[in-house]
Amino acid sequence: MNIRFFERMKWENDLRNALEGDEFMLYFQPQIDLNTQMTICAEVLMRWKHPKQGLILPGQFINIAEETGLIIPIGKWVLRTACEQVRAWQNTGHPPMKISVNLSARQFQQPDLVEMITKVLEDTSIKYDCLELEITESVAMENIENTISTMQTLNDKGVRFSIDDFGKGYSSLNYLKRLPIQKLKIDRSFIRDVTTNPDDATIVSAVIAMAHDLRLKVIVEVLKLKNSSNS
Ligand code: G
Ligand code: MN
Repeated sequence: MNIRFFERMKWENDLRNALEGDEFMLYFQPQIDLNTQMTICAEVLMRWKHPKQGLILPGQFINIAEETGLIIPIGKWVLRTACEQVRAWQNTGHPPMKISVNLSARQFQQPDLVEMITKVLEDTSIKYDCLELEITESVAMENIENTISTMQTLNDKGVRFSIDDFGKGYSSLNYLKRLPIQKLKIDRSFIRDVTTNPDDATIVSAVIAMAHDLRLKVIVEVLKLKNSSNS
């Protein structure tokens, strides 16, 4: 119990220092349209360059950031830094790049979420329709009426939404019907063995068919592309 407590305190302290010490960095994972082979968006993924432990993936620290509330300043840093990067690309002549930013439940419940996003986009001169937000089903479940109303406000301005890790949680189809979303991201656990496991293949094709009938785009994560040495 004590060891766990001190472990947590250490992580919390490290997280706090990380934000001040510029130890976080962002990776941009391209989303490619299979029809056109064009990159249509890039998911913004946090990495932590820990001074002692090396590169740490979000799975290891997002939970603690959520529980301690540090996800609020960290999430703001992510959005601002990602938008500044897009601005820098645009300034060198690249066409506007869409980015997809992960939002945690705690961030979504912040009463000033819309104002925060508006301010960052205005400061960096990035249009609303360049921004996509990824939420999980658990975010949607917290307070469905509030969630819908916040999503609608952002939707009206041009921000798009996707449901992340679809299939991993409760997957109530009710959310698909009620939430104003445009993309569905199938959880990687169904994709990993999709070429060898017929059950996974059946589930994935059924979800794709349903999503398309609901006019949603479908995204899957490929760990290694065929005929490519890139991951
Ligand atoms: O390890 P990998 O980069 O694949 O982890 C991806 C997942 O980690 C995302 O789908 C998301 O759930 C979480 N994640 C990554 N970056 C962020 C972030 O900036 N904010 C939040 N809330 N979650 C993130
Ligand atoms: Mn995601």
